[in-house]
Amino acid sequence: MNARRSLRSVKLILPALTEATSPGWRPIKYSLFPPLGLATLAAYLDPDLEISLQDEHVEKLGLSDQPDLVIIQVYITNAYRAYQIADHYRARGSYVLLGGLHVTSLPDEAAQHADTIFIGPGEHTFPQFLRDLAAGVPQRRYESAVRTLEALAPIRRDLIQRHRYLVPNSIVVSRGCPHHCTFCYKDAFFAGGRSFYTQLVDDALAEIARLPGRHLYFLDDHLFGNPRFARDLFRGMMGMGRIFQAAATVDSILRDDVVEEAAAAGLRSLFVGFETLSSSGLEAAGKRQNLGRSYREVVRRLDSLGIMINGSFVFGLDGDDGDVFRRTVDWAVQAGITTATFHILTPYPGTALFTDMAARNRIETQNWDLYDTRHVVYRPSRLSPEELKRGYDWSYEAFYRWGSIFEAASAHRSAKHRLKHYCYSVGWKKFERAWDTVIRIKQLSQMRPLLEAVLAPVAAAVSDHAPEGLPNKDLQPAAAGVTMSRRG
Ligand code: B12
Ligand code: SF4
Repeated sequence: MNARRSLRSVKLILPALTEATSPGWRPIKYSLFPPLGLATLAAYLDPDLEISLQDEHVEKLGLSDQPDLVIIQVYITNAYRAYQIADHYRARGSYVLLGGLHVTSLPDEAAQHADTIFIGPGEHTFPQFLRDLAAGVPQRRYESAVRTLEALAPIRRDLIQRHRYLVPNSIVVSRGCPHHCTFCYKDAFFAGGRSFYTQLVDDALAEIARLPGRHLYFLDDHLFGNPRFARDLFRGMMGMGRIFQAAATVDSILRDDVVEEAAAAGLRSLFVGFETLSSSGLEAAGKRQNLGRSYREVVRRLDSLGIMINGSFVFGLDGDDGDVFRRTVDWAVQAGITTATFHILTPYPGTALFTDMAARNRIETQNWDLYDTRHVVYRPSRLSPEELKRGYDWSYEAFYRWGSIFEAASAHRSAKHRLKHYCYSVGWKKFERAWDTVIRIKQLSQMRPLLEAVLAPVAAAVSDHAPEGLPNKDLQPAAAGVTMSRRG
């Protein structure tokens, strides 16, 4: 596109990872959340333009058009596909923008496929680009320096095809996280400015009020990261009749009574980064906020509030040996964690972990398709790559075995809780074909009331008597949870 030509049509694309065409593809996992980042950027476009937003995870991309401007979001695992689409549109004469996490980590790689690339969050650089484009002087590269969520334009949710997603009401009211785990994307993505900031509470509440239905999923890395913001947000949400899911750290659950405020406002399930049961593993991962914290107490606290737990665990940290898989799964089952997300340690480029491993020649492949936390891409210290992969596969299989689901569900004190745990876990992992059918016949929206029903409060949780024969009497394990994972 001639840079001086005025814009008429814009296309925003979230490419799908390569897995989308593989036999192991789980459509339901990728039909959860809409492309919120792109809808956020679309808010800066002139509403009179012809704008389309396509998400390849849930629809086949039409590639025969020729939009003036193409905006593509790049994660690590969709990078190659993103580059293919970018090359295609550039060959057709469109002006192509690439941005997102992977572009930020490897700008030089991405720049070969784009007219302009964006480093870091887009809330300030994208409007700047649009002004430059209108003036006929678009730059090759923009780097985010201003970091604020104040006075954001309302997200273009009207561009999202709500019926294609189980959770169309995803929302983020902050960016980043106050912590610095060495394997996490966030220090690389937010380099060169603030790495944790929130919306104004009133703006966040206004955004929530705009969302139809009851159920919300906060995709914030750490919703309790700023206790004052979190408390004000939850107080503001009281009486809104919402039920919601979110993520927070171990220490923030034990820190104060923010979690009680969250429960009162409608929090029903929480993604918690336990990551490892080993202190040296936590130390190595820079996950100091978990050190010396009682995981048992976290579970007990959330259980008493009827909040379900999606526990996140990482395998392959330097101290991990062949026994780590069984230890972790046994703990999670006995604790009554409803859903577990296991990851093989993955050094994303740009992270401290990647730098360290590269310096020690431990990176075995730079095929980004494999950086999906399901493949071993580095040399582990006390396990062979095959042992690590086998142990990871075994962990999923063992955790979601009928017997384990039953045992984990039985760990709850309340009968209602036990039943919910059982149904959710089974519903997510044992009915793959049913989900596929629901997606195929475009009836995902019909499942939402079911989701809301399973997220209903477990009012009896605190008053119920503990059943005889708890697997571990010291544990009063976590409440059940819908197994949707926000991390993979
Ligand atoms: C929701 C989510 C998903 C959802 C859906 C994604 C979606 N529809 O957008 C699902 C469940 C499908 C998913 C799957 C996976 N995910 Co995911 N996911 C997330 C999560 C929790 C939130 C994303 C989000 O909406 N953020 C909020 C919006 C506002 O921010 P944003 O999307 O980043 O967009 C902003 C900027 O990036 C930028 N931007 C983005 N694109 C562009 C383009 C241009 C031109 C410009 C100007 C700016 C720009 O501007 C936007 C506004 O600031 C993030 C964690 C996180 N905090 O980001 C992980 C995360 C992105 N996922 C990750 C991973 C690894 C995966 C999986 C590989 C996991 C797995 N094992 O399967 C898969 C693969 C997905 C794929 N397509 O390749 C990693 C990515 C690491 C990396 N370096 O790329 C993250 C960071 C999680 C983590 N902490 O490790 N994920
Ligand atoms: S607590 Fe979570 S989001 Fe924050 S730096 Fe660590 S892994 Fe990343």
